[in-house]
Amino acid sequence: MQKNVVKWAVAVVFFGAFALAIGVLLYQIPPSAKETEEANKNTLTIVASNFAFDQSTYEVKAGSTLTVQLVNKQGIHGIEIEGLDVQLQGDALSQEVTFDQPGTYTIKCIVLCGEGHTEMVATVVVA
Ligand SMILES: [Cu+2]
Repeated sequence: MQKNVVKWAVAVVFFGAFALAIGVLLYQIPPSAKETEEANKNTLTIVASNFAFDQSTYEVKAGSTLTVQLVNKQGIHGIEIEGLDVQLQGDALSQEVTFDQPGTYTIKCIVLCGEGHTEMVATVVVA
């Protein structure tokens, strides 16, 4: 009887450790570099804070179709890309855009976000 209890306890501990190991392994496997690269290649992320964008110029390859995504890191902002039919604000913070016309386009904040609002300007260069 005593022996069975010990065996059972060992089995439980062993199984627990095994499950934990599998969990850790699964959790730590990062998405492959290739997948991450693919996702990055198809997304143009614009990060906004008070009162600037993370880059003054965003470069895009002419003819490409990208998901333009606005991330509000600090404050609440929205963007418009003048000359392209792009407006991101509120709940609609991403949009698929085809950049077929080479040129320089102005990105500006379209949400009255505070005293630095008018300084929130950047450009997208499509080439
Ligand atoms: Cu603003």
